[in-house]
This record gives sequence, C-alpha cells and structure tokens, in this order.
Amino acid sequence: MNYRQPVGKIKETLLSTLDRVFGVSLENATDEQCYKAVALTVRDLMAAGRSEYMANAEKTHTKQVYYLCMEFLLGRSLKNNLFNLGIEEDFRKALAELGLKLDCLYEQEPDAGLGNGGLGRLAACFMDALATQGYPATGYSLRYEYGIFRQKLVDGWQTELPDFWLPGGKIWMQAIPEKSVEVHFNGHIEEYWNNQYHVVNHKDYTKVTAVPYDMYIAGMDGRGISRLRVWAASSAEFDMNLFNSGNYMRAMEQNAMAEVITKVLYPEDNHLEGKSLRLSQQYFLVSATIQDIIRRHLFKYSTLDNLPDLVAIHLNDTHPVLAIPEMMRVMLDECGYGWDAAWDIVTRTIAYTNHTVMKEALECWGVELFQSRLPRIYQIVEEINRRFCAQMHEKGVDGYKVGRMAPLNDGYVKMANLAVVSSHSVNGVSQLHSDILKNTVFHDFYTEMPERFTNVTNGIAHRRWLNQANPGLAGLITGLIGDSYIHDAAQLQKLGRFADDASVLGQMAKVKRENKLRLAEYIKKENCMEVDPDSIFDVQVKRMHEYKRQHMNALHILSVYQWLRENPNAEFTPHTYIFGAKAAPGYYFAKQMIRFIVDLGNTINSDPRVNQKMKVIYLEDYRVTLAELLTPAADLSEQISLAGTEASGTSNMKFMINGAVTIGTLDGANVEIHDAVGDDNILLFGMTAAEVDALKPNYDPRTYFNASPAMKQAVEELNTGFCGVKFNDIADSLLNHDPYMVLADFDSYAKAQKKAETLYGDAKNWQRMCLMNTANAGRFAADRAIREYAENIWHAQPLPEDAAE
Ligand code: DL6
Repeated sequence: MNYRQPVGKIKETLLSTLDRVFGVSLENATDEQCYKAVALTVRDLMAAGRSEYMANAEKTHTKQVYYLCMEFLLGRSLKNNLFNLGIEEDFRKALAELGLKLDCLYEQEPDAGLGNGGLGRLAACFMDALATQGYPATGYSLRYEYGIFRQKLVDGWQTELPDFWLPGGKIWMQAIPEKSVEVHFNGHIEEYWNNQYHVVNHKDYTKVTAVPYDMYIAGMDGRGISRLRVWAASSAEFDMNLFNSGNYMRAMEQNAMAEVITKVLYPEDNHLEGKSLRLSQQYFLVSATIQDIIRRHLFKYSTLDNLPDLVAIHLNDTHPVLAIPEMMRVMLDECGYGWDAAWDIVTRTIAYTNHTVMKEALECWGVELFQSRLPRIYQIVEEINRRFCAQMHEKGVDGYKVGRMAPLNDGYVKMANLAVVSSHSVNGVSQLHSDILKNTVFHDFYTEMPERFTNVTNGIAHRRWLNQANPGLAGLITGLIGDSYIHDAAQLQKLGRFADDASVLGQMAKVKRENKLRLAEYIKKENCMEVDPDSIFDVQVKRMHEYKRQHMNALHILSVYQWLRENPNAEFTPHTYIFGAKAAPGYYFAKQMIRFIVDLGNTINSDPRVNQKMKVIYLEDYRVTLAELLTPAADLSEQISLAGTEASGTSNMKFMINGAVTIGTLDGANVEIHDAVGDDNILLFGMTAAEVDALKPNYDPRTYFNASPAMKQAVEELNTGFCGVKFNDIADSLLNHDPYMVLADFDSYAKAQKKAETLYGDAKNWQRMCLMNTANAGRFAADRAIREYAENIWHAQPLPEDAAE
C-alpha cells in the first residue's frame, strides 16, 4: 500500500478530523487536539494497511506470529509511525502550511509506559522488526489504565505518582467490543461421563469480560503493519438481583473487582511477588488471547490440526506461560480433542524465551491460591506434571532430578518448569545467558532434551534508536554510505572505511557535541544545573537494582571526589556522571541507592573545590522518551553488572549504535559487543562469569576492602554520611555480604575509568573508537533477531514481496 498522499489531501483530512471528532476549527483547536487529529489520521492509514497486509497473508497462508507479553514499553508512537511509513516530511509540510509544528505536536504525546524496562522495550522493538521483515504478527498484552509510575524525587527519596496515560494515549487504540471474550475465575469443577465423552463443567465461576483494543505499529516503508491487541477487563454483567435487593454497593463492588485486573502495571523488574491480582492478570491475558487465536483459526480452517503449521505462539518470559494449560483446556473441553492430540499441537506451536536468571524473578505460585482461583487450569497442570514425571521415570531419570524439573513441586506451580516441559523451543537472550541457562538454571532439562535449547541474542529497533533519536548522526551516515543500513543494519559496517578519516571523525564529534548540548539544556531546565558539554558524559540508565551495580559507579565517584578534594590542582578530565533509573516501589535497598547517588550529587555539585571538574546528575522519571534524548549524547555507556547476572541488556546496544564506548563487564550481550568491536574499542573490567562462580563460595568482601585504600576511604564515608544522611545500610551490605561483589570488582573498575579519561583526552583516537562502535552495531538490530526467531524457532516465512499482485 502506498501511504503517501498529496500535502493538500493531508491538510483536508486533518481539518475534517478536527471538525468531526473534536467539533473545532483549526483556529480554536488546542495542540493536543491537533496531535490527536494527526494520530487518528495515521491510525486510519495503518488500519487500512493492516487489512490489506493480512488479506495477503491469508491468501498466501503465511504463518502468523503471536507474541504474548505482559509488557510492551512502547514510548511514543507518532514519530515512529510517520518515519516508518515514509510520510514524516509530507505531514511536516502539511502542518507547516496550517501554521503548526510537527515537533511541537510530538511533545503532546504521553509515553505509553506499559512495561518496566528491557523486557517490555524488547517486545516493542520486536513489533517494529516483525512488521519490517514482513512477518504477519500480533502482540498480545493488557491495556493497563496506569502504566509504570512517574518517579518524583523528594529529598533524594523516590516517591511514585500514578501514570494515567490513557487521555493522551488511547487515541492510538480502537476498541473492538464485538470480539470480546469471557474469562472465568474461581468456582469448582464437575466431571462426569456422558456415553464415551468425558464432560468437564466449570461451575459457579466469576465471569470477567475481556475487551480488545487494537493499535498498530508500522514497519519500515509500511511493508508490514504489526498489531498490538491489548485486553481491558470489564465486568461481564451487572448483578441486577443484588441491585434490586437494595445491595447497590455490592453490585458496584463486583464491577470494580473485575475492572481492577487491568488497572495497573506491576512495577517490578526482575523480581515478582506472588500476588493474587498478578495471577489474575496473567490468566486474564492468556485466556482471552488463546480464545481469540483459536476462534480466528477455526473460523478460517475449521480445524486445529494444522495450527502448528500456520501459527507460532511465543511466550515472552514466564508471565504468559499459563497459555499452555489454557490452550489444553480449550482444546480438551471445548473442541473435543483428546489429551495426546491436543498436547502434540500445543507443544509444536508454543515457544518460550527466558529473560532472567534472578531467582526472585523465577515465578512460582502457591498451589492453594492457584487452585482456588483457576480450578480447571490447576487440574490440567496436575495432569501435565503427572505425565511428565511418569515419562521421566520410565526413561530411568533419577527421582530427585525429576522433582527438580517437575512443573508442580513443593506445593508450588513452577512456571519456568512448566514452560520448558511444554515448549518446543527454549531460548536465552545472549550467548552467555543461553549458556548459563543450559549449565545452571535449566541444566537438568538440558541433559534430557538438549535439542530444545537455543539462543537468540536480543536486538533493538535501530530506526527508532538511531534514525529518529539521532537524526544528526543518521544523516551523516547516510551521506557517507547511503541509506541501505536503514533496512539492513549490517551495512553500517561500511563506516569502518572512515575510521582514519579525520574529517569524518570531526563531523561525528560535532554531531555528538550538538547532542550533548541538547541534553545539557534539558538538564538545566529539569535539574537547574549547568553541565560542561566538553566533559565526558558518562551515563548509566536502566532499572535501579543491586545486580546492575549503580552503587559501584557511585562509590567510585565518591572516591574520585575524595581524591580531587585533596588534590584540587591535579590533572583530571572533566566528567559529568549521569544516572536515570526507577526502583521497584517496595525495593528498599534500591531506593537507598537512589538516595546515595542524589545526595552524593548534591554534595559534589555544590563543592567549589571540585564542581568545575565533576558533576553528578540524577534525571527523574527515566522513560523511553528520555532515553531517546540521553542515548545520542553519551560518551561512555555504563554496563557494569556482575558477570553472569544481566541476561543481555539492550541499552548497551542503543548506546553502541550511537557511538558511545562501553565500560563494562563480560556480562550479557557485552560479550558479543566485545567480539564485534575488539579489545581496542571497549573498556572491559572485572571478573568473568567463571571467575565469579569460582570466587563466590569463599568470597569475603573485607579482603578487598582492606587491600584498597581508596575504596576503604569511600566506604567509610558512606558510614559517616553526607548531606546529613548516613548510608550505613549500603556500607553494611558491601562489607558483610556484598551479594553482587562490588568490592571485588571495584579496583578493576577504577582502572578502567582512569583509562577512559586518558583515551578521551586523545580526541582523534576516541572518535575512532566511537565510529567503530557504530560501524559494528548492525548485528544488534531487532531485524536480525526476528529473522533468527523466524528461521530457527517459529519456522515462519515472511509474506512474499509480490503477495499483493
Ligand atoms: O531480554 C530483555 C531484557 C534483558 O535485556 C535484560 O538483561 C533482562 O534483565 C530483562 N529481564 C527482565 C526479566 N523480567 N522479569 N521478571 O526484565 O530482559
């Protein structure tokens, strides 16, 4: 489909949309109404494009990909869709002729913050890549009324404000009430035989209606359009009996109880609490989704026998794993399949990605809660468990090992085990992470079913993170190597030719400086702080978590401060340390880490002995839109997790493509970044994952504390405190447990930081390093990751290019 229209036609559509939808003329329209009119116009174009795309997919029997995820961290949509459809300049012109600035309208759009961090952002990047590569895809999630909370720092302490994003965000979504489905909770199961049929009745259940809302995500050039279908919970019926008997409040309460399911996103990343509402959210998502997928397939083919040939269902982490027993339920109880046939279809259709090795994030549900809330699903999990254990025993597998692999054990439903037992493919998200899964978390499974395990290293939507976020650099690259890299990020490699071209390096440095100035302006506005654009912009932005070790970064800054305080005339490359991160609201230690950084910043930034040379900035409310400003402005990308803890990381890839140099451990995808750029273009430090494992059993942080005077002085100042606040919790943890081995890696980190300063001082060499990072970032494109999923896991083909003919 051709999305381009004459500028005059665009103007006409915008004016008529303002009149029809908002009842206003252009003169009286607010910027918000104008943004919405543009969004609606683009949404209508995409809806038409999607219809045509899907008609072609159906005609050619192209396999459908369904991507289930509790989180899609989309950020803003307008710019991305206009860019990908190739109509941004036409709209800019049309709006200019109407006296409006497109860039101002972009600012009207709230971030759709329907996710916590890497997991949700990955899902959003994948929707873009699926569309661009021509795989007909639907993402499924929940329409949370409140996205990830807005962070406000009060005296350095994180407080959370609700993120009611719908007023500005729902314009992208279209309700499809006629496709609503019912989801059943609670109640009990009645079973009997009717002739040769085993009848299962779920009785006295509570009904909740799932109403779908669709939004579209355009692929590059509009070749494909992905759909994101998000479910909103609504009460299935208003209880008139209660109402008529005068029990008005109870009747209203029932409504509210149903709707609470999609009220708010759980704000926890790599840590989950087994709360009943969370279980309801998970089941609500998968039940509505599976019913939707099966209904559509039956409508078209009247059988599910060919489902694995025409459909791939992907479970993004364990959160949607109840899709497995739900699909069994629908096939057994509603479609008349026997267990073996249903199991064969389910397991050939479903694949699972693991995103974490953190124990506290590997979900388990207490049997009591699970059984009472989802009685039929529990029965099915029991049967999956019984059959799996029997099969393993029959194979002669040791009883303890079977217990460790069982989906049901120790009074818990173990979601990761259920996922591995029931999927045809299990993958990690970086080479190292996938190896760790095979060697530790899923080792028992790996020894029994090695063919099931594979790796797909994560990737990013480079069109958003390079072309849209950094138009200066993208323009420069296009001028040098052409624009083929927009479709095929591997072409960035061609930039390598210019590694020693002083003029190109100078132009890249100029773009970086402009991006740094843009960020400096934002910092001035938000933090009332002037920062030096010629200082090193050293950035660590990601969720606040001990394993990501922001406190190691801060402890090092404290030790630099102590040294500079004592040696104010020493040579020092000016340095601006920038942080941004939200902590899970109940994660006390992470909130202490935030406070430590903020108070450290207040102390340093107001100390005239050092504040011309170093500053520490904590940016509030880190989110996708802020990341788009920060990433192009970074010189140094902090990727400093303890080796073996970060599954992949994706901000490391975003910084890399924008020409920042990674200072990092050999963790997650950093290992592959190192492979891509070589020793000279990355600053590695710290233990490897194998060294961590070897040291762990006998680790004593005090050995390192006593051996490093600089670190010792810094930890001691945590105890005395600054800004009137002491950080004894952090000091105690570091000295007595140090679960993420900050002290063991500290000196090596300090050395890498010193090296960064020396390298930065040699501008030409530094710029060469930056260029080499951009040039070698192509392999971290989401397009590549999606091709690997399609080829190795989903066995899906893209829609043929000539399908429309
Ligand atoms: O795979 C996406 C992303 C990885 O890049 C991060 O390394 C990893 O921490 C993150 N995992 C999660 C796990 N969530 N839970 N629960 O967010 O996934």
